[in-house]
Amino acid sequence: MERTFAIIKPDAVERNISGKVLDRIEGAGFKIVGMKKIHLTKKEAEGFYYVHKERPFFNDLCTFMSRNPVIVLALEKDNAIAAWRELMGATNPANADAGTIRKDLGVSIEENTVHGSDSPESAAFEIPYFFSSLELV
Ligand code: 3AN
Repeated sequence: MERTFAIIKPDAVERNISGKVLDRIEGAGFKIVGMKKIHLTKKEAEGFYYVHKERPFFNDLCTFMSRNPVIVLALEKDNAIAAWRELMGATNPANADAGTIRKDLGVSIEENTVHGSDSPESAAFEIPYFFSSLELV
C-alpha cells in the first residue's frame, strides 16, 4: 500500500463539486485516510508550493490556492501516487485524457480542480505539511 496527497482546489469547492471528486476517488478504490477542509493563508500556500517559487505562475498560483477553502486528503492504494496522477489527468485540462477529473471538471491550467503528489519524495513532504500521524486513520 502506498499513500499520496491530494487537494480539492478552490475552484472545485467554490462550484460545490467536492462530492463529485470524492466519489471518483472512492470509486477508483482509494481509501481516504485523512481529510479536512481548510482555508490556506497565502504564506501557507507559498510554503506548500516552494518548489515552484521561481516559476512565473508562482504568485498567481498561491493567490488562487488561498482565495477560498480547499479540501486536503491523504489517499491510500496500491501505487497510489501514479494511480492518482492518472485519475487527475494532465496539468492543462485541455490536454487531459477523456474521463480524467481535470478533463471533465477543470477550468484552466491554473484552476485545474485537483492536486496530486508527483513522487514519493513529494508525498513525504506534502502529507505531513497538513496531517499529523494521529489524523491518518
Ligand atoms: P501538476 O499539478 O500537474 O503536478 P505542476 O506541479 O507543474 O503540475 O504545477 C503545479 C500547479 O501550478 C498546477 N496544478 C497548476 O495549478 C499550476 N500551473 C502549472 N503550470 C502552470 C502554468 N503554465 N500557468 C499557470 N498555472 C500553472
